[in-house]
Amino acid sequence: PQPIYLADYTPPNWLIDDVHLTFRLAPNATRVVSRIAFRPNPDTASRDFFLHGEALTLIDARIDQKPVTPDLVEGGLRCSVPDAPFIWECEVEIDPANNTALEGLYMSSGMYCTQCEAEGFRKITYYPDRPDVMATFTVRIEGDMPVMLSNGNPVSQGPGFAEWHDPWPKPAYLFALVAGDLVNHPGQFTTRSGREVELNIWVRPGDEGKCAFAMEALKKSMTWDEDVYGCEYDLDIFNIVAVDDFNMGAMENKGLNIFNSSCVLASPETSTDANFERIEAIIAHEYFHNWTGNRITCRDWFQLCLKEGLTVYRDAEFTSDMRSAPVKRISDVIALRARQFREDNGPLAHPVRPESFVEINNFYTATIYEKGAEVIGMLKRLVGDDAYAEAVRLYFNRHDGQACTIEDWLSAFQDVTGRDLTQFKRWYSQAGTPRLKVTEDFKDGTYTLHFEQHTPATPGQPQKAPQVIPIAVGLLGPNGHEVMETTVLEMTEARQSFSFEGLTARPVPSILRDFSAPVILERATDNAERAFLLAHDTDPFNKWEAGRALARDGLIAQIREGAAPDAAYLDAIHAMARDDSLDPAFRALALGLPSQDDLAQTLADLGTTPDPQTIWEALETLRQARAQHCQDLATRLHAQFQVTDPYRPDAEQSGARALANAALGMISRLDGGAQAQRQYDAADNMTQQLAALSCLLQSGTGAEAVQRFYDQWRHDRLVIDKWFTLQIVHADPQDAAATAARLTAHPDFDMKNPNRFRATLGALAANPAGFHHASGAGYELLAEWLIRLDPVNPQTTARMCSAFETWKRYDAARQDMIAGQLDRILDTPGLSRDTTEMVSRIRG
Ligand code: BAL
Ligand code: ZN
Repeated sequence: PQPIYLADYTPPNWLIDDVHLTFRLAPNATRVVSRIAFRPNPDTASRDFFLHGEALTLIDARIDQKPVTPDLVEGGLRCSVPDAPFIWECEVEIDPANNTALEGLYMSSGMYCTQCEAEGFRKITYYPDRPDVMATFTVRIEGDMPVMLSNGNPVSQGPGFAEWHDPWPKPAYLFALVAGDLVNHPGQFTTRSGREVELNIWVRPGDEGKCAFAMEALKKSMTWDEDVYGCEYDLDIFNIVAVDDFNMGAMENKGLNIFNSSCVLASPETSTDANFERIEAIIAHEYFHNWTGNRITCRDWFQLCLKEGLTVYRDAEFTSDMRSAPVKRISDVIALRARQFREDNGPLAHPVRPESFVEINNFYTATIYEKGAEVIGMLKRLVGDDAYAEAVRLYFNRHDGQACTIEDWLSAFQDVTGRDLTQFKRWYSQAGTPRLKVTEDFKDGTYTLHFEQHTPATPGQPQKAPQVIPIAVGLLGPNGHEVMETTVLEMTEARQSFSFEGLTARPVPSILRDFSAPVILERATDNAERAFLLAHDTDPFNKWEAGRALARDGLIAQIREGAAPDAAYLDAIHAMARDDSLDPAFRALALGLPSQDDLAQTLADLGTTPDPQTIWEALETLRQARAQHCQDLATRLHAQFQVTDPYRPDAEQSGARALANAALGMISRLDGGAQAQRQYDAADNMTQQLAALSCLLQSGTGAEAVQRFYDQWRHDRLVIDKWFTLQIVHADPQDAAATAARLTAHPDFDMKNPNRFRATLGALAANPAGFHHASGAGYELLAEWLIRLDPVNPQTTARMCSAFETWKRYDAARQDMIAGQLDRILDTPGLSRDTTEMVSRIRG
């Protein structure tokens, strides 16, 4: 397959004002009748008429009511057309029941639903399926389903039909249709200008008791977007539908959001605190797309970060406001490093705005989403809160109803601030994580920080130019008091120094506060300074970072030099965990350790080939030593932070449970799982139950609880996903592949359900020592299942190939085994375009 290039963009030859669609639903033979008013684009000369179409059976086509016979060509059709506005009418037949790719119109547990982003609408009818063609839609659905929904406002409905009209012009990727036997959890919202909005969460019968939390999250999101961004909802109804079979988390279709049921259904008994927080964030994310994505959309798919980076940034702001800002920031940076830094450092590295792709579905990545959000955060930090608000307002006013580019976004900021953002734009075009090296000197009361930036080569980009890096810095005096509050330094050169005068003693610097830029900081320091910052830094992120760095360096010494667990770390972390002035959620985060994958990358950066087994053992040794060192404290914390009030998934209770369960992890290493067993037996919510089960599995005493858990929850598919995952992620390295293989033979394993597939094979990849076990069994099992899944669901297959993306950091034997599996996948006859692109890029 040929790549598509950003540089080749040309505007559409034909524009659309209005679309009428009629669906006659039938599982294997749905008829879709379209009536589309086309007019020539005055800005283009060509009148070539091409409509995208895939897996469609053309029944009939007419232009201005006269039958035509289009040329069916690869990926769509061509037809000769008048050089003037005309009406295109067409009827096609599609087969939703056999659409296992879950793209276009498909069936999930007896209901019809759609997923059209990025290019799924072309599997529904012939259409210019590109985001810069925007039209109003009127949709008639005919069928025998009790509930039949589409975008916009309801027009009419009766026995066997429903009609919807969406007055807001939109690209086809935001089209949605749902039909099924559904029940709703209703709600209501009055916008600030007085519009009454009917809210509904539609679910399968039996799930209606798990919608209240998402409904409240939706109302909070609607209020927040009015208060913070001035964005008001613009239809009379907002529908959310939960679907079990879904490739992504959720989708922001105009007025009809479709959610993976795992991202909307919640109850204390079946969902963890983390599930609740994620649901709140995803509800907000999809709702916020109504302005950043729907009212103002992307000109082409290279601009995906225009809507995704901005909307992730907005949902992070929302979560920070609803919960704890420092805890949200630290959690986001942990995830950024785990997923995006890993991507940026390997064969899949690409810019936030890519310049080419083969399959756009492969670019819904951590780089587009999470690094895209970091870029927005840097921009805001550089221009300030007021200018940011003014520029976003200008962007909304200027571009409402348009399909836009990153240039449009940045122009709004340039026009408001007068800043030249040419160099800042490199954040969109250069892949790779900048390394920021810091040295310092102190003389005559002046302290100077010398910075040097360097971004390593990435595929297709051997040379990088300096980027604009906002570096938030504070200075602490020797007594731990802050002598300089947070100041944002703006680095633009490859090398740059910043001086601070009038100091009476050499300060301790706190650099990159709040993680002010997505870079890797390199600075020679020592344990004493880290312990000092962990104790005294007023910036919560850098306080956490100091503890993390202490842990990491100690672990690296254990791995490389066979050192014992670092006493400085143990003392510092004990002091931190004991400090009741600190937020319990922060303490729980600070008790986390660097992941196996983080350590593998750190070792590779230091020139040591990582051995996954040794890394796993070092972490086990440190955890054991820490449990002993903190024995009394762990017992105290576990008791002190038991929640006795009725369950609430808010920040306060979640933080208490997180700290108590971190303590339980330590206790279980010393008591053989006795306390965890008591917690398991008494648990009345999933957070407590799952934490206890994890501890039992880690202490090797979980067999009975695993069986009881299954017996208790076998009727609940989302809980059973957790059951699959937990057994695999906690399996000993030598057992992980066999455990995953055994579970793929379980009657509840269903490869067609993406959640279940990820819960099983994704869990194997999330157990690095198991996945990378020297036997190669993990590689072989994953490759085998990716080959099986590819013809069923290419999108999910391709995304899961990224388990192999770090392969070049390992030893020759592992590299040989992985290369063999990658070649085996690539040699599979009929391999999808999605998977071919991913594996080819990884193979290099
Ligand atoms: N647009 C795809 C799903 C999401 O990012 O909201
Ligand atoms: Zn999104």
